[in-house]
Amino acid sequence: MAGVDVQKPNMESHLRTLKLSGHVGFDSLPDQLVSKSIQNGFIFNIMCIGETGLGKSTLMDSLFNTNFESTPSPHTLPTVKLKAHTYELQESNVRLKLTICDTVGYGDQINKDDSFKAVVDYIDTQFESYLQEELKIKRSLSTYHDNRIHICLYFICPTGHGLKSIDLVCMKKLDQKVNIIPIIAKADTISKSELQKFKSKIIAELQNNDVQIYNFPTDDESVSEINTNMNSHIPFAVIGSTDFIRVGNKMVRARQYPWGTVQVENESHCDFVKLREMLIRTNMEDMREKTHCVHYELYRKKRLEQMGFSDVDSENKPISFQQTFENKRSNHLQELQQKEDEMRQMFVVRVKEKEAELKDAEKDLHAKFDKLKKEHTEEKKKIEEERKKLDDEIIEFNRRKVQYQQIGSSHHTLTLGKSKKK
Ligand SMILES: Nc1nc2c(ncn2[C@@H]2O[C@H](COP(=O)(O)OP(=O)(O)OP(=O)(O)O)[C@@H](O)[C@H]2O)c(=O)[nH]1
Ligand SMILES: [Mg+2]
Repeated sequence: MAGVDVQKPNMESHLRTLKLSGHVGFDSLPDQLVSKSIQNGFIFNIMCIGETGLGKSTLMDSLFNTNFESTPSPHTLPTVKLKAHTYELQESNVRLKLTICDTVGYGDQINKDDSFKAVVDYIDTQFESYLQEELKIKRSLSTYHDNRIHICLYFICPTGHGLKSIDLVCMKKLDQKVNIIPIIAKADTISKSELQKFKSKIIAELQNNDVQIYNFPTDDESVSEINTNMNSHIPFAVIGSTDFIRVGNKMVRARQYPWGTVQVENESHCDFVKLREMLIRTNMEDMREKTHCVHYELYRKKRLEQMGFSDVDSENKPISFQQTFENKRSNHLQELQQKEDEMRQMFVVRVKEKEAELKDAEKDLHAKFDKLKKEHTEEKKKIEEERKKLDDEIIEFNRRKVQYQQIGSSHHTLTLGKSKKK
């Protein structure tokens, strides 16, 4: 920004309140926002965590008053798997793209130490894809299918004996990544007096282990009263059903037993209505907002810091993205240069070492050659001497041969002469 003097105006002190002399029209902004949102449709993503057969799918069918046609999960999987299905729902003129993500095989393994890992990975993967989309030069966030989980319904087994360690570990691992609402599943299996004790026990265990669960917001006046009241009913004890019975002239969801009937939407039977009210009718937008502004923000902050970005430099002075990038680039180039220098030095040292090695080898070779030459000369000399000796011996032999021949022939003549005389 060389040459440009950017002065930040003190907005507060320059702010003047003016009166309009007539209707301008920007009071329609909220309506414009509503109409735009309706046009775009909404996205809501729910994650259901709970052991197999705890009634997750039945509760989803009951909550959205439809049949998602889910199939029961196998109980024999070696690891936990996450399965997400997306549905298009419409109520009046509002379209909702709903994704339900199920934990398949959760709690089925003998060793449950790693059960939370698949869930954490799934949530992080959705954050990461959103971050990557955000970091693109050509972004398409308006059409991007946001898969970040807005709410995690944690299904607690209706044991009446508090939380299992898998519940505490998993919720603790997730509480900074997602909004968690713990719910007591199949609440029709617990008696009224046991339920209160069970709820208090669960809350005490969550507090003792410092597990942060989602609290319905109380800062908005219009909902603060109902939300405060509802916060005191957590964990909601819920019942789900796909069966209907006739009550008066209405068909209602219910579960029928030999000893009686439990109605899903009857507030004196269970907290299903409270959950639906809080989850869908009052706080859906707050969950979407908290996911984006709190949980995703935390993930984004950590990831950008991991990538080496920061809002302040080492002296705590504000630093821009571009400056950080340029600093990183120059550091990187320096490191590269340093590496190159080191490699060059190493290369020279290696060449010198190799040269010395070669020289030593050459010296050895010369020494070997000299030794062989000497040996060869000595050998040659020896052979020469032996040849000379042999030549001398041949000469001597020949001399002696001649001598003997001469002696032989004179003796023969002598002998012959004598016999002639006879
Ligand atoms: N008592 C009781 N039974 C329930 C309730 N909700 C569901 N069930 C029954 O529990 C069984 C399993 O229900 P699902 O909804 O398939 O459970 P799920 O958790 O989706 O099971 P998986 O997807 O296989 O893990 C079915 O027989 C349901 O009828 C409930 O609130 N109370
Ligand atoms: Mg299911």
